[in-house]
Amino acid sequence: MIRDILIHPDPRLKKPCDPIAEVTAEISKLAADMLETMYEAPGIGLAAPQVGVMKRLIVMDCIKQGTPEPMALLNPEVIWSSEDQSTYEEGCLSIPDQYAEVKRPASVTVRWMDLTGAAQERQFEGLWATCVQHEIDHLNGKLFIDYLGPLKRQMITRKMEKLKREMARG
Ligand code: K1U
Ligand code: ZN
Repeated sequence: MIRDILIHPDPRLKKPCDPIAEVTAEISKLAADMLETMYEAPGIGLAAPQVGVMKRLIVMDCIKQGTPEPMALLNPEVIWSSEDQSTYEEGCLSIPDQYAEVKRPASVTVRWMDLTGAAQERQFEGLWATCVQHEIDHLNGKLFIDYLGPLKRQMITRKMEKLKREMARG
């Protein structure tokens, strides 16, 4: 089932999310819906608060061509970050058609629980590293525009307010 993606500004995109205690049928269905919603958008990642669910769940697939590699990460945590940084022009499905360069650690090690309830750990590099950090930020109520200066952030927010007014008019 495709879910609606919230558009910034929305108070739910600014709040920290709650940890997931166990994998239930509801969580498995949410993960499946989020992957379907992400592929349809299209995007390379999606976090639960973007579909209005305040739980610590993200999905990702950064394979642009070739065999898809869908991932669902519950309670993801960065446990190590490289000192070297990389800059990527990021976008966000909650801030459509707006892109800006964001500098983040080039490589991160993340620990999470998978959909079987097992603990997992992996080092991410390149676009995967950028994406996993962007998605974990969503779980903490942080957007990529929060890395920009106030003027640029305000300009993008005003554009999104206008877009939402136009969408509401139909
Ligand atoms: O979290 C999101 O809003 C999804 C976002 C993830 C992301 C993109 C770029 C850098 C970091 C994180 C997106 O997927 S925006 C769309 C996008 O990047 C894309 C869309 C189609 C093909 C390839 C990329
Ligand atoms: Zn985003």
